[in-house]
Amino acid sequence: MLSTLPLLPVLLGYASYQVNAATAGSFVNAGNTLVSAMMMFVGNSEKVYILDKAEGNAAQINGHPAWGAVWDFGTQQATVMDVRTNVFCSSGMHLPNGSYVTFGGNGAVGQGGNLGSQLNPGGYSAAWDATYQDFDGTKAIRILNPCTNSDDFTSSKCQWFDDPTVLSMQTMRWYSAAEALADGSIIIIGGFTNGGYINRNYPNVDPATEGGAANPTYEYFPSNGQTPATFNFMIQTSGLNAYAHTFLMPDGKLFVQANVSTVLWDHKANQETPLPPMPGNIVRVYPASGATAMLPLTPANNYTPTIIFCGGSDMPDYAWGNYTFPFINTWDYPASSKCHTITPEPVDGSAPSYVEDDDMPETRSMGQFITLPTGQLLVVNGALNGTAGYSQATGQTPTFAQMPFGESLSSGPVGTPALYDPTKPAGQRWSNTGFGTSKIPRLYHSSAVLLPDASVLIAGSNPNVDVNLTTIFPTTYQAEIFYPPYFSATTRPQPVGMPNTLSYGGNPFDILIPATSYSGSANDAADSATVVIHRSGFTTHAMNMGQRLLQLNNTYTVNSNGSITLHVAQVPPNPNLFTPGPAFMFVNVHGIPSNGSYLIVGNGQIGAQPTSAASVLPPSVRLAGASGSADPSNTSSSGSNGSTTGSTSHTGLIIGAIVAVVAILGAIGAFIGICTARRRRAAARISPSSSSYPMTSAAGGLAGAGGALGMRGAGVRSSDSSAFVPLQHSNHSQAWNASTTSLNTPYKDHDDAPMGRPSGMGMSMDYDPYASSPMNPNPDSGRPPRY
Ligand SMILES: [Cu+2]
Repeated sequence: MLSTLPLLPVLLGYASYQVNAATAGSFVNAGNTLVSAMMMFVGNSEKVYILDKAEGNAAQINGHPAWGAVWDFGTQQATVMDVRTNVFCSSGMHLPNGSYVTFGGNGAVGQGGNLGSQLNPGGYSAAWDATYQDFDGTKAIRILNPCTNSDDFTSSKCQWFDDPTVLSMQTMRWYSAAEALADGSIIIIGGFTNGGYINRNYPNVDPATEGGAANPTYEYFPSNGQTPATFNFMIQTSGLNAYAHTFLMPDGKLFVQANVSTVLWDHKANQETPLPPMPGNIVRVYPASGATAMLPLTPANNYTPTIIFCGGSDMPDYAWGNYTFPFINTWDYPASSKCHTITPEPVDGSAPSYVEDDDMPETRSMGQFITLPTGQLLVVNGALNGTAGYSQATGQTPTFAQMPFGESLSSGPVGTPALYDPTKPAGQRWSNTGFGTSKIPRLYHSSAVLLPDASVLIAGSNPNVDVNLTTIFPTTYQAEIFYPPYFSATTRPQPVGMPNTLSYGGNPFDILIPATSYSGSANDAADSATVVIHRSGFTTHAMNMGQRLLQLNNTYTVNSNGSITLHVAQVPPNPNLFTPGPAFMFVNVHGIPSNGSYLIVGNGQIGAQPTSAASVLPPSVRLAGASGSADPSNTSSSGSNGSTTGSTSHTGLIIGAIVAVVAILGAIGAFIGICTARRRRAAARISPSSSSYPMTSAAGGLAGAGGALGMRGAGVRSSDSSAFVPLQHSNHSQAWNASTTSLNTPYKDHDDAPMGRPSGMGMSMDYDPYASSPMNPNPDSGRPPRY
């Protein structure tokens, strides 16, 4: 009788909430992000930082719309943060001390995405806008030192540092790539200098610079003092090289993929080694936006990187159009379902080649890989048809009134994640069994990132030039959490002794897995145990820049009380494998991860990382008869790749989800008919409602792509010739200036004076939150010149 009493709360609500909140395969509401989550990163165990483009969000800060926020993992509440420059389509990366940095963006904009009110010389871009109060972000370097609830978030040290007069790139970059290097510095590659769908004119007679609108160069942060040099691959891939997929290889070279080309690049010598082209001419960079990730680096694969690409688009070259818009109706063109892997530097010295892998369950553009602590990869978000980006016309649709999905260039949002398991045999690697389907379209400018509890935060979506809450695919503030299959286990490993730092080589350390963390044979649990470090990366545009999973070597000792001591190696003594900086450590037992524990890899500083010999581990010690003490019904392995569970309540909920999917599928046919009709009706607009999205619709047909050449409006765009002019005010901060910026310690302002700012002043040039006193660099007028 006593044993039944604890079950009562399950039936009565309290504990059932706990179960519902973590039902494997389900989506749950995760609050309002206040700004649309174009970009996110996990700052620490508590906070996820969110960035949007400068646009007319209702949430205000300091007298202007907000485009930054911080979301709390515990409360699932967001708080707005002030950001000075327009972050629109910047890149981002971690720093060795756990800070994050973003690079570049767009010029200042005002309402409707129009040029800001204070134009730069030449008039093609703007330095500032009076309404949104955003500054030119094209050269910006913004740094944030993540804070926790124990910090004072009103302190400037918890806020974005964003002041191009103090810290900026040498050149303008929009949609640049960023990748961390072994010394913790960051290489920044390519980008546009101004807006557009893709960065080429058509015909493409100037692939190097497009008359000044494309940037084929690379530079470093911190700067190496050299003028940015040209990366020829950016010229080779001209037009389809935004956010080039870039991965650091074990020998320090960079694997770079853009357009349909691939290269291994020794960036120090600026020497390229061509790799094979992408099979099927499938484009994986923006705006095709295939899902891309590095597969886990493990002792079993000798820490040899393999890159996977899934989805994207094989639209013919001309269909991609130019800065103005695509030349075809992209939303009618099915995305790719194909997957390819490549091992750029095979250990046996053989020639690298792309290998076709299992197809995804559906076609997908803007799908995004989230590497799970178990080594499986989840693909989320995206659309069946079309591409990223937005436009008010295409080469085949001359007026906005005729655009069937508003400004969206994609259709058919995919609401069901799919799980890829690289350890399964070919033909069995994809599964979405038991996965729910979100009702929220996650299209262009959506994002997703792994949370410290191994769930996945999904947010954003805004295929619109400015906030639009009434179009079919509206600006989205609703966040969701998706619970991967291992959430079927209500008992998770609870390891003790997770370290705060890891070194490259050196002495091993021990982690204790209590007997309460698992059920069954201790020897079996010990055999299954893995220790991984996971970096979730900077998510934007269907990518997680810097995302990486590395499994540490370990042995074990099984103890008589059923606990297991894991003897764990430090990171292999090669910082190229896992660059210095923040990560979460997870311990997996029987395919079920623990919560992640935050740590810093390396010495926390930019510079050559200390390395020692690889850790030497003691031999494993087994003990027959020892066993775990967790309820065996709660520790079932998710290794079967489904979300099957021993709990009837989970099963019931999953069946419910399947019923819901069937209901949605039933509604789809009708909706496709509606959409087809809508394309023929000028000015038709469907107001969003929770049931009107074709979340799993079949791929649409290709509608007459042949006639795209020579259509109106597809001609040469006048290239931007404006030059960035630093905002005119001096730096009063002792902590930050162009020559003494310290990146080796968490940012602290030089004094602790209250940082209250004048009401209504916003983050204007009149006030530097990092200065000891309000600034007034132009005392004659009382206001500084704008440029
Ligand atoms: Cu974008």
